[in-house]
Amino acid sequence: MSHNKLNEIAKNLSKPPKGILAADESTNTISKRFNDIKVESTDENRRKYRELLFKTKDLNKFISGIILFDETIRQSTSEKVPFGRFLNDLGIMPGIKVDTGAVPIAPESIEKVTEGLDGLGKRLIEYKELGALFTKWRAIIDINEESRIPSDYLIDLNCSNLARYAKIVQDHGMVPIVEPEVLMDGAHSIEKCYEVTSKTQKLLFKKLDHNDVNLKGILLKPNMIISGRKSPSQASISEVASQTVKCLKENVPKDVPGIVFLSGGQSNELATQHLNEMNKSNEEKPWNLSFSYGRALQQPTLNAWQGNDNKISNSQNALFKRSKLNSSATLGKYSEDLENSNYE
Ligand code: 5MM
Repeated sequence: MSHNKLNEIAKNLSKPPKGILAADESTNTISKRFNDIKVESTDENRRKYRELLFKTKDLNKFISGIILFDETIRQSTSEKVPFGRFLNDLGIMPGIKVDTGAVPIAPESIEKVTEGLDGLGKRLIEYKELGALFTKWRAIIDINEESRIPSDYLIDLNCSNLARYAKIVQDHGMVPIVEPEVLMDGAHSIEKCYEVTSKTQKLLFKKLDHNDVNLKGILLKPNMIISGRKSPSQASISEVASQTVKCLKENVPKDVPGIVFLSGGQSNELATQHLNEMNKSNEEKPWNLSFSYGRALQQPTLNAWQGNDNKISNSQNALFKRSKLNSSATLGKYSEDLENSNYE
């Protein structure tokens, strides 16, 4: 695929008023989510749940692409239409998570490197046949000041793998979403989050350059610059927005067409408010700023569904609502009043 085509796909995936739905939970993760709502994690229940998401009426007005897990891209609707084809027909681009998860960097280490480069080319050929147009690889970087992490070694390893992944994906004619996630689980300050995120992004773009990755044909999926969840001092919405844009301006070249944030465990409302605040400001930004949320889009849907066929329509309304509100946030047009409108 030509460089222009990759650029067009990356732009369209991140272009307001649309964003991405991350529905690529591995079996382990979706099983935890199902466990919380007392639903058994069988192949069929996972298929039914993903079908419910994808069949949400008018989802394509707000969602440009959906990231799938290996199992899901091989599954079909109840009418036997493969999910890849079903989404393409709706005008929603199917994507696929291609990393194989994170493993400790050494037997005793608490730091984890994301793997999945082995056999990646072969898997990409198959995913393309199943309809995927873009891919995702997530590296996780944990902050714990007492344990003196993250180490430079961990950041280096994860950025090297992200860059090599991006190159292989582009060589196979697909758009790589590059996701270096600095986790918000700790008790650290917003300043610490800025420091680690900025260091990671700086190194990442150096490695992408070394690997000859075409920046016009990628999307960056970063964390926002935010206080750790356990920090006693939580930064305001305007501070999160301004620090996030500052960090991106410092590190992300203008050639990158779009930035699609992860929600990372923020509440649904805050994830929307932070994105809105960034898009509301008149400050010039060279890239599209949109979303690629997993939990902040799906949590209300899961809660409304509870595995009950009679509640499918309610749960689809919940997905419709969060998708619409985040779509408004890509335009800087979200307001809290919209939370109380009727979405049935
Ligand atoms: C949907 O969750 C994704 C898959 O996670 P696992 O590999 O752990 O099963 C995850 O990568 C997701 O795409 C991003 O982290 C964004 O999700 P959030 O919930 O942070 O918006």
